[in-house]
Amino acid sequence: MNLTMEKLTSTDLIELEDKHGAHNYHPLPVVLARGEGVYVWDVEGKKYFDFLSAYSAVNQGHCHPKIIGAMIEQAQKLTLTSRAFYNDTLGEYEKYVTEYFCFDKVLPMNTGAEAVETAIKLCRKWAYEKKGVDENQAVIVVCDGNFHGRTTTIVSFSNDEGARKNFGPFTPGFISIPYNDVDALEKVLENKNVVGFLVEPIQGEAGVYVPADGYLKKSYDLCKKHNVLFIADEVQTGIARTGKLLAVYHENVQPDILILGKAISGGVYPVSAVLANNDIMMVIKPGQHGSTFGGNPIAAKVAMAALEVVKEEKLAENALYLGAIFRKEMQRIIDKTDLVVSVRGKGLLNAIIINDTEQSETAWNLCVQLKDNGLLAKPTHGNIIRFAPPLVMNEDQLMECVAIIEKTITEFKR
Ligand code: IF1
Repeated sequence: MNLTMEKLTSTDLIELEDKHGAHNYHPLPVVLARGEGVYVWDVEGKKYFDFLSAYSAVNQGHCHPKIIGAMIEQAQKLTLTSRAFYNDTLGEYEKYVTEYFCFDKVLPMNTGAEAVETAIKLCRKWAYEKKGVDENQAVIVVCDGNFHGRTTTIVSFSNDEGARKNFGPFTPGFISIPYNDVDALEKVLENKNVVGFLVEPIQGEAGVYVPADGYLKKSYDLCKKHNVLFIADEVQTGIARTGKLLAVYHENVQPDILILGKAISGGVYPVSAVLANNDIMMVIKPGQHGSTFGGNPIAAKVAMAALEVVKEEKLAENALYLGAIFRKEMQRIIDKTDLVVSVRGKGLLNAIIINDTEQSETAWNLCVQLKDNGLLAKPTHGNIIRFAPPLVMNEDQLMECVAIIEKTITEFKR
């Protein structure tokens, strides 16, 4: 294969990845070459609705001109200084993002997992220096079914076999309790060494598992009562995805520590952030934490543009509005098929549950059929299909997608 001369087909490109890339993914067999708004095109020019949005990173739509413009403009001026020196964009971004989410301070990082790690370190340091927990005794409570990233510490408190198995030894200091279980939280908080509760407002990877109304508020109140930090991982649920700017806003909760990633850059650049107020954030002193790329000038400009788009284009409102229509339409389809059991979600973070086992190929095959019919989605846990289109979608486009899903389900043969 001559890489410089020939136009490679999807088959060639899949083969290339297979041969030269680590096999840590099992992608749907589609090779994308271009994206714009709610659409992506494969290398053969076939157009698709993107119903994954890079796991909710591309909430603002593919290649949003305002975000791309900000990136190009900054890339031509200054890309990276490290934090050894000041630069002329970081302060502006820090002011913008802290006012946007109503916190005193931000600590900029790059990926979601790094931001989660940062939150864990921050919480522990606060526990020893402010709460007065004995050294090395701090415990952070997490939830069964969690997904917070892939570092050795984060997989230490995962209970997903695939994410954990043979990556030990694991980091101690975490206790996992059932999700959506206020009583379990209340009980574990009797342990005086508990210093933080790390939680996803909706469990994404677990299969878009929406907790009962009031769960987040009750959990937050319990944390307050015990002087424990409520740490919200909004990497996937944040930035308008669930119909509010943050999913915790559905219950009027302001977390002690907020973790953001993915869509804070509109999926344009790896940008993540940890936000907290001074009493917490100021326990970290110079030299105690950081990152070469965290808060770099391109990241700063890209994130500001991406967050402006969310407000200017009323993406939270749109997600709330379209999400309700989408679930109603899915329910209508579910009522006339035995292939799908139920639909759940909030805003435009939704999933349908396929009437088959986790081991079955049904959801995968349905996603392949959806792809052939022009819509891209991916199964999670074998029998759940996540539906999360870019939030710049309009109602006509959504109804077109509903028609594709309906047709695919109706014509599907097991
Ligand atoms: C992959 C899942 C989604 C996240 C929450 C932190 C992170 C994630 C709540 C880490 C990342 C990603 C990672 C991505 C697939 C995707 C995913 F299926 F794995 F669980 F979205 F549902 N907190 N989620 O959802 O952020 O370090 O990746 O930037 O391929 O692993 P990251």
